[in-house]
Amino acid sequence: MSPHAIVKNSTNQWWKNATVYQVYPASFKDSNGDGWGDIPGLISKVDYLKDLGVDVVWLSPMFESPQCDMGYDISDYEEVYAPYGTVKDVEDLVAACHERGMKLILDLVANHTSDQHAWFKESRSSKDNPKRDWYFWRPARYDENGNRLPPTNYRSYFAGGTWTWDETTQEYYLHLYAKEQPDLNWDNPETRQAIYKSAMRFWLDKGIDGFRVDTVNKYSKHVDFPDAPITDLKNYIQPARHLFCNGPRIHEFLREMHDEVLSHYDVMTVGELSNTPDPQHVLRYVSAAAKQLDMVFQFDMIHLGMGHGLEDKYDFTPWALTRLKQIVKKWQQFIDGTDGWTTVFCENHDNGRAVSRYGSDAPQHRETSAKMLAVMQTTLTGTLFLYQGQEIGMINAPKNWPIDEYKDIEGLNYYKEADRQSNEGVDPTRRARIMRGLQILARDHSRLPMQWDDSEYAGFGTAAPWMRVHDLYKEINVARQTGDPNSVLSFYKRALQLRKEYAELFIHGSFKLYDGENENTFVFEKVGKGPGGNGEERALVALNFSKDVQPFSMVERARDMKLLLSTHAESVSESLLPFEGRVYVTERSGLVN
Ligand code: TEU
Repeated sequence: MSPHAIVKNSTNQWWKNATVYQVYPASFKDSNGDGWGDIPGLISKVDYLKDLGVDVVWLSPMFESPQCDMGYDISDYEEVYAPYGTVKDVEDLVAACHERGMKLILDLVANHTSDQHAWFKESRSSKDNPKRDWYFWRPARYDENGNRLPPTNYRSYFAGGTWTWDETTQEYYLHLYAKEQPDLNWDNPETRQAIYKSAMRFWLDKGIDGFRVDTVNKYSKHVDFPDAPITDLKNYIQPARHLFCNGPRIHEFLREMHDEVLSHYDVMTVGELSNTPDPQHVLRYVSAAAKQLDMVFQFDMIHLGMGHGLEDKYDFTPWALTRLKQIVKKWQQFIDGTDGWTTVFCENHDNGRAVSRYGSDAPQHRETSAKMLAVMQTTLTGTLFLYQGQEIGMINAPKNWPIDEYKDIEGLNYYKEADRQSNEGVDPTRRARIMRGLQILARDHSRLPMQWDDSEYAGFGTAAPWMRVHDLYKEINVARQTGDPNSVLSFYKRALQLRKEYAELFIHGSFKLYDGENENTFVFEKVGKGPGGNGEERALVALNFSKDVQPFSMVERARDMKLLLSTHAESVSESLLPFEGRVYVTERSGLVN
């Protein structure tokens, strides 16, 4: 244990009030002209983040990696991918954050490694290698005609099977994602200890302040590997998420990770929790008493528009605002009266931009809807996570970009599968449907280079970046918005300040939905403790999610309140302009008992 390590206790909860900002290293800032963002580039922007109101930087994987899945395939936990910099650069980044009173968290990707990790190379070398059991190796099955079949029929996340045949030892290994990402066997205690040492303590001892924990509910597998029920008649492989999420030993593993590693440091954890719709089950992960994770990302809102099931993810399905509101309500209220905690986010590196998905990226609406989404995000309860570029209202790549501009392994695999199915006549319209889905939902949209200014390559760097710069970078960029009081960036700054000022209300308050049936507006109330813990304070938040003027149903109640924040300088109180967002609060004077 590091000499600096301290014992965590329940009062160390700085992470609840924090605003976290996710940096995707490849796309943030290139300091050395190689087309890839890097850590020195990020360090040069820490002041920008401080000024925005960021408390914690979450840096997506910058570890050594062949980059099959943009660094989520790690070949050495203790090294930095050279185009991103060095271990020393990360140490400098920790110092740069700490000097400014900010913190840094890293990604913990421990469900799988890269197939180029030394552990896997050893594991695959022979059946009696001491690390053989660090991954999942299983013999083939055979059908009645003697054809070799994988051990199970599972469909992976990246449009293919979950087992790859290895010629050397004549067995299959498991991978829930790409074949270059073999799954680690958490059931083996030696593997767990190696992960704690190499992926966790190595960085914790350098002073990092926690982890975003990748695919956190997939560590425990049903190791008897039953087949998934057949629900997709077109394929041999079948959706099997229920078999690899929330497995039998998951809570035991997370408790051990907490007790043996995390509890010795003052750090935060936020787990990526997919496929867990039951709030009672989510609470088992995030209840303080359970000592597993501080909070998780729950993905119901992020999944809006995605087709049902793993094989249909990119088959876009229109959604209704009533559904979004029910989702927000459910995941705002599930911690009421408990010792659990929650998160607020609408973007990350795995999804399309929020403006393009939940607002409108049409020229006349994109700034307003970016601000309206800022109102929603900054007034909801939980730890707030922003994704790079969200603060300037970055939008999806233009719809006319061809598939060659898309780089993500998941999107490309879905496209190739759809192309095949269309060509073979299995599903003739699938290619067009998947392309449309990618235009809205692809993971690529959030990975376009950050738009800093209107110079060539948007000020990202001096050479052509690894992904094409957005066509609209001259209109949407940081330089243009800095100093403009009406910009999306200035609006975010203000909203983030108010979130802190009214922390009891916005970060900790309880949530009540008012207009559940309305398909155009989202009106909710937050109730929290008043100043000094006395009395009660209320906020009324009104959001118009439509392109039309809408009646404001709660106008009477709003009359007795103070307008705290609004997307529009001038508006009429009885109605909400297209994508207008307003926050009213009870006047503070007279509140105190
Ligand atoms: O994502 C986990 C995951 O399963 C999804 O949420 C992911 O967005 C995927 O698109 C599902 O279809 C994490 C990382 O965030 C992602 O970038 C990685 O590709 C993945 O793990 C594998 O490490």
